[in-house]
Amino acid sequence: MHDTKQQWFKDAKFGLFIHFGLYSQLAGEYEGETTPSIAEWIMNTLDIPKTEYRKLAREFNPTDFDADWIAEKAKSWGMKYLVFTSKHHEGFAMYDSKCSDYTSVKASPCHRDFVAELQEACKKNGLKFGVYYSQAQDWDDPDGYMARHDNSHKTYRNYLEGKCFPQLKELLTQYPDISLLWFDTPMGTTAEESKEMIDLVKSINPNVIVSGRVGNGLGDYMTTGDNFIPADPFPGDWEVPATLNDTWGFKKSDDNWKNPDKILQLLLKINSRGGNYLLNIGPDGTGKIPEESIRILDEVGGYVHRNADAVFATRSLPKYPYEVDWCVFTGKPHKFFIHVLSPKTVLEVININMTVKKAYILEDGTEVRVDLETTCEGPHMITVFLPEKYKNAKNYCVCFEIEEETPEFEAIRM
Ligand code: H79
Repeated sequence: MHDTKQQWFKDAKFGLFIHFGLYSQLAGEYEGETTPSIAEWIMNTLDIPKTEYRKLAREFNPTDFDADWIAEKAKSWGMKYLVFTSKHHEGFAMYDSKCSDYTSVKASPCHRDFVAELQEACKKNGLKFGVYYSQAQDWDDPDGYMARHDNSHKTYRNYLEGKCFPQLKELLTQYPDISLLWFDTPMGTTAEESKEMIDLVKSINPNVIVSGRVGNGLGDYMTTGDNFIPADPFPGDWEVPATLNDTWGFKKSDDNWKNPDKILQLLLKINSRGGNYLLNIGPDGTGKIPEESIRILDEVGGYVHRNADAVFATRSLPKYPYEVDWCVFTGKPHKFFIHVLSPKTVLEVININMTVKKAYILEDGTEVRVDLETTCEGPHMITVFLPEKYKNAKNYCVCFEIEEETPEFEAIRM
């Protein structure tokens, strides 16, 4: 079972992922062609030659990128951590790397160190700070992996020793607040090599959490597939990385935004099953966050902010035996929460047994009357009589303070 040994990660539940790099400027389009897939993969998908792609660095000047504003927003959305792409598969360092010239400080007119800016902004806003680092794919380095290309003669070792390991060392020493290293796409990384990366990270700072995709099942926590959530409670520490549309890096043509109600439901399901939700934004080439992302996160984050006690520091609940679509349960020791996501006039839940000391609407403290009885058929049932204001409302939460550590969900027996 995965154990990060870091209480902040176990409690966090909600974080912000940021995909920002040279690809952000292309917005998913190159020489009149729109990439059919995720925008940060455009160099690979459209086979853009390295020398051409590198020219993007010379134009990179994202004057609208405002680390403080982003971190303040993340905090207002109830998020507890932020993960930023310090170097994606494209190979471009978004920080002041000394062992490469291909960096936002040296190769771009902006001369900016985005890792430093975000580290500072996270500190100001009380957020934990993590960086994404593509440890195997590097489409700029001749020895890095590249998906869809022939990697059979890869001299991966050269890349590891020449770029990956030195850059990891730099990141961890230059930016002491880094609390999480988000590795991705291990490709042919062997178990020994994954172990080497982990040892390197821990030798500099043993408290830094290593993500699941360091490869070979050796990370400190389990990272699910992108946008996939476990169907059942899952043991240990884990996280779901997810997008708000169908791309990570900014893509002009992608308007397939997810419904905020759906995102909220997924967040609560993930929390209820024991995981963290890491939601992505992809600023455009100027550093501006798409308005639609902000609208969605304002809505989801508004709920989280109003109901922080029912999200932050929740623990995995046992599997509830019935399919319910109008609500999601979350819980923590001696507290049980029903998040009501579609309108009801009265709340009824069967096969649940607990001793309620107090029950109230979480966001305003209004006490609610609760009946607990055994049904004619046998299992227990709770009934919550709603205040007028909440009859036929949606997106609110009922908090139950209970005697037991956690409620009992009774098996279906009829
Ligand atoms: O950073 C984000 C993605 O860029 C990265 N992981 C998240 C967090 C990621 N790496 N790989 N993938 C996602 C899967 C990529 C699949 C595809 Fe493709 C890329 C499908 C289409 C483009 C590779 C190239 C497979 C087919 C063509």
